[in-house]
Amino acid sequence: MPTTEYAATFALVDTDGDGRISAQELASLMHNLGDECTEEQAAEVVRSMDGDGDSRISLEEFARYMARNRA
Ligand SMILES: [Ca+2]
Ligand SMILES: [Ca+2]
Repeated sequence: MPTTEYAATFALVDTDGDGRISAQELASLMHNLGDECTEEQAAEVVRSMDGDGDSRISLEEFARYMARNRA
């Protein structure tokens, strides 16, 4: 699975650099994009992207999601 093409985007969202995207990081990203997004909504999105159930999005899960949703 080629994850490198998504690594730069992933790093932008993973603001604390721990290699996992949390619902909180996702919510603040949405805010920065001018989108009203509650942490609850962000948690919902994380759940939909989460493959292993740890409530965090890894680069691999992120890449898998992006690849699947690419037009
Ligand atoms: Ca993080
Ligand atoms: Ca996960």
